Amino acid sequence: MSEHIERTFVALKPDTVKRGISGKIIDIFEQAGFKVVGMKMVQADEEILKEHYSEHVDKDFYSRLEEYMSSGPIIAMVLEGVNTVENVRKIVGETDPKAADPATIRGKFAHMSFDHADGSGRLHKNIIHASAEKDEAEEEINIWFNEEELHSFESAQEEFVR
Ligand code: FUP
Repeated sequence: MSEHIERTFVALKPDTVKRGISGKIIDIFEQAGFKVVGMKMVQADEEILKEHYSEHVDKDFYSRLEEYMSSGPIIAMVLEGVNTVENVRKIVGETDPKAADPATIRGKFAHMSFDHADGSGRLHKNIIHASAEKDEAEEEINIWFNEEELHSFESAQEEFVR
């Protein structure tokens, strides 16, 4: 396999599942030619969130982040393709939806801002998570998925998109 073919971890957050827009977002990744090699619906608990957001656990906003991320089920996914970590982050957009380009997922499906969330004690609902770095992607895939839940298969698109 080429060194450029890699996997990343993506989570559709509880607001996305509750709004019923998960399909639209999965469609964006499939249209871009990424292969879904793992997918499941999970109710995140305190323990898994602390592992996933270990760099944020001591921050002031963590309790609200935990409340948000456990406010309903998430859809956890592993996507595979060419330079997937970087490409998927580009499609996802800036962390703060207000700052996100309108052509990105966060810009298209949300308009929340850190200032508004912090100023009103609201949850910073930003639709989706995607791993930021290759190492982080490997760690996050291991946190959320077992080996048996990840699949190797040839997709119909592969010949044309890779
Ligand atoms: P991202 O890599 O885009 O998910 O962003 P970060 O790792 O910086 O932040 C993780 C999550 O914490 C984001 F989805 C938003 C939330 N967050 C806050 O709610 N307040 C902050 O000040 C920073 C991040």
